[in-house]
Amino acid sequence: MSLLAERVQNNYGKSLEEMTDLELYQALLEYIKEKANDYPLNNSKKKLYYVSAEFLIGKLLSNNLLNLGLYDEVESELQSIGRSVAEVEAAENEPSLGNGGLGRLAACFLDSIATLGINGDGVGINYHFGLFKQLLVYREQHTVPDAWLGENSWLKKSEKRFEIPFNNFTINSVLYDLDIFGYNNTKRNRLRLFDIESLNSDLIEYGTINFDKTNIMENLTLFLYPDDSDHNGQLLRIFQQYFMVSNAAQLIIDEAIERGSNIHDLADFAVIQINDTHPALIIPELIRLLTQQHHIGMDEAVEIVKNTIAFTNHTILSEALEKWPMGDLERVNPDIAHIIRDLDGRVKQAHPNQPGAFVIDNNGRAHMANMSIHYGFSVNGVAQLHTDILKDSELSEFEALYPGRINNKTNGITFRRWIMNANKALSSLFDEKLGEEWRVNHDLTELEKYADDKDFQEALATIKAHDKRKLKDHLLHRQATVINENSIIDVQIKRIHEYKRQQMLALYIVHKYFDIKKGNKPKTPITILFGGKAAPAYIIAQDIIHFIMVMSEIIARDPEVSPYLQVVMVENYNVTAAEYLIPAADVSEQISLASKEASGTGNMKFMLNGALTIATLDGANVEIADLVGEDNIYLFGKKADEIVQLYETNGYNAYEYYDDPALRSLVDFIISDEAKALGNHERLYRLHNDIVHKDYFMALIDLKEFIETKERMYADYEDQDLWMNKVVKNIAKAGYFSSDRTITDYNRDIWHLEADYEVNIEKK
Ligand code: 26V
Repeated sequence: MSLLAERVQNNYGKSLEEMTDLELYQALLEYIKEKANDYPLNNSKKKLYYVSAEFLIGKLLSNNLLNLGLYDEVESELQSIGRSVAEVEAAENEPSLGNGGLGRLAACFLDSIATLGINGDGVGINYHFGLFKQLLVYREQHTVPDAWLGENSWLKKSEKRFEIPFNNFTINSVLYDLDIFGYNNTKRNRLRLFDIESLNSDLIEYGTINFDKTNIMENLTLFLYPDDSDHNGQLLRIFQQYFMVSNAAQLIIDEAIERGSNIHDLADFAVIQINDTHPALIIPELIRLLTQQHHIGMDEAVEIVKNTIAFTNHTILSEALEKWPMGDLERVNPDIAHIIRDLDGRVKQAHPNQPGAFVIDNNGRAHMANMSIHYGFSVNGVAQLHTDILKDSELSEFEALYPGRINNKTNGITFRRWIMNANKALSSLFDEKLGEEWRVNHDLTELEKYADDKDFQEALATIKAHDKRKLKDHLLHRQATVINENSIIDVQIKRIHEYKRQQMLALYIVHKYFDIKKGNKPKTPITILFGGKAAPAYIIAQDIIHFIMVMSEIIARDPEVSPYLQVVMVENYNVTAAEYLIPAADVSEQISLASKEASGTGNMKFMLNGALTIATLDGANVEIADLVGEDNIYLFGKKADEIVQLYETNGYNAYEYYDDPALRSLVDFIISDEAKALGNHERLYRLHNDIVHKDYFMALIDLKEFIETKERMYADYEDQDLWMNKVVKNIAKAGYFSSDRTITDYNRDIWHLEADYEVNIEKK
C-alpha cells in the first residue's frame, strides 16, 4: 500500500476515499511533522539569526511536500481518488503574520537559507491574531480579527523558556518551533516564534482596539501591530519588540555557548540580521546580557555586539522609521533605556557636530535606525536604486562616517513557491526546454532563443489561459465574483498606500470608462484586479479602496462598458490569493512614485510568471529594466532624482496638474453624481480634496504619461507575436531575482557561513 493510504488506515481506520479534505490535511501534517525527525538540524559553528517582527509564510503543505520531494507521490495518490494536494490544502489556515513585502521577503529568505544548507533560523513572535482579516462590505473595508492558530498548525511546542524582565514584573516566555525544509536538502532549519503562557485570548472579545492595552501579562502576543492610536498602544508595541529581542538574545547566547563560544568570541558563532528596525532593541539587550550576566566590560560588550549585528533597511518613508520616546523605553525596561543613553553618549562624544547621526534627538526620542547603523557592521538596502538613495541622501552622513558599511542586496523571491508550486505547468515547460537544472540554478537565460518560436509561444499562451481559468474558479469560490477568462488580466496587488498609487490606476479606470462610453471599445476585454489591505488608521487608503469599488460597480452596471472593462477588488488579499493572481496576469502594475518603493518583490514574481510590467523607474524595476531592455518593459513617469528634488524644493503643486481640463475631468469624477449615487460622500470628497490640494505622493504628476503608456501596452497585446516575444525575454531574465542569489550575496558579503549548496547542486 502506498504512503498515505497505509497511515490513514492505521491512524484513522478509514480508507483514503472516506477521509474529508480536513482529515487528509491533518494526516499529511502529522506525517511531515514526524518525517522532520529524519532531517537533522543544520549545525555549523557559526549560525545566522534572522530576527523579524513579520514572517508572511503562506500555507505550508504543498511547499513542504515539494521541498521534501514528496509532492508528486502524494499528488498521484490523491489523484487516484479524484482529489488533489491543492484541494486538501484548502483546509489549511493561512497564517497572516505579516503586513507586506518585508514579511514575505523573510519567508522567501528562510526557504533559500534552508535550501542552500546555511545554518540559519528565523526568530519572531507567535501572534495569536495576525494582521486583520479584510472584509469588503458595501464598498468599504471592514476589519475583523484573524484567528489562525489551532490544532492544525505547523508549530511544535518546545521546552525552551526564558524570563523576560520588564520594569516592575517578569514574564515567562515559551518557544514554538516550525520546521523549515530546504528544497532537496537533507537538513532543516527552524522558525522560532516566542509566545507567553499567561495570554488571555478572551481579551479579543473587546475588539482589536478596545481590549485592555495595559495588561501586558495577558495581551502581549495577542496581535501583530496592535492598534497604536493611543499611548498605551504605542507602549504595547515597544513591550512586544522588547519581548521579541530579549528572547532572541537569550536564545542566541545559549545556543552559542552550546556550540562552544566563550561569549567573548560571540561574533564567530552568531550573526544577527535585523529586518528593518523592529528588532533594533536587540542591540542594548545583548549588551545588557553580556555586561550583567556574563560580566563583560561595557567597551568590550559594545565591540562584540557591533561585530554581530547587521541591519537591513526596507523603506525611506519617515513614518516607518521608528523613534521611541526615552520615557517609554524607561517604562518598558530602565536598563535598556540606560544602555541606549550610554550608546548615544558615545556617538555624541565622537561626532558632537552631527546631530543627524545622534541616537537620541533633541526631543528625547531614540532613533532605532541610527542606533542600528552605529552599532552594527553592515547596513543594506534592498535594491540598487534604494541603496544609492540611502548613500547619497537619506544616510549620506553615515556613508561619510563609515565608508563601505552601506551595501546593496537586491531582493529576491523563492522559485519553489512562486513558480514550481504556483505554476506547475510553466515549470514543466521549462523542464522540457532546459532540463531540470533550472530548478536548482534558476538560470532561465537559454529560453531567450525561443522568443520567436511559434510552438513555444503557443505553449505559453495555453498555460496562461489555464492559469486564468484557475483564477476565475478561485475568485468564484473566494468571493462569488465572475471574471472573463478571455480578458487581459491586469493586476495591482500590494498594501494600499498613496505612494504605491492605486489611486492613479483608479483614475486611469475613469479615463477608460469615458473612452469606452465614447465608443472606443477595446479589442480584447480588460479585467483590472486590485488586492491589498489598508492600515486601519490610514483613512485615505480606505477612501481609495472605496473609490475603486465604486468604479467597479458603476462599470458593472453599465451595459455599454461592462462587456469590455471589469474592475475587481480581491477581498483579504494574502499569499494564497497571490498564488492565483500572479500566474494568471498579463499586466503587472509597478507604478509607485519614483524613489519611494524600496524594491518591490511582486514585480519579480509577475515577470517570472510571464506578465509584462508597466513601471516607473523605482526600486527593483530599475534592475528589471536594465536586464530586459527598454523595449521589453513599459516605463513611464518622472525619475527618482527629479522627485527627490521636487520634495527638497517643495516644487510640486497638484493644482497645476488639476488645472489641465483632461486631468480635471478624471479627478472630478470622484465627486460626480454617478459616483455619489453609490458612494459615501465623506470618503469621496476627502479623496478628491486630497488629490487636488495635497497629493503628497504625486498621483497627478505621472497620470498623463501613465494613460498613454497603458494604451500603448494594451495595443501591443493585440499583436500576440510581439507580446509573447517580450514575455519570453522577461522570463529568460528572471533568474537573477531568485532569492537563492540574494542569500548567496548576503552570505558572501555579510554572514560568512558555511553552505553546502555546491554539494547540493551536484546531488541533483
Ligand atoms: C512599518 C510599519 C509602521 C507602522 C506599523 C506597521 C508597520 C509595518 C511595517 C513597516 C515597515 C514596512 C517596510 C516594508 O514593508 N518595506 C517593504 O520591504 C520590501 C522588502 O524589502 C520591499 O520590497 C518594499 O519595496 C518595501 O516597501
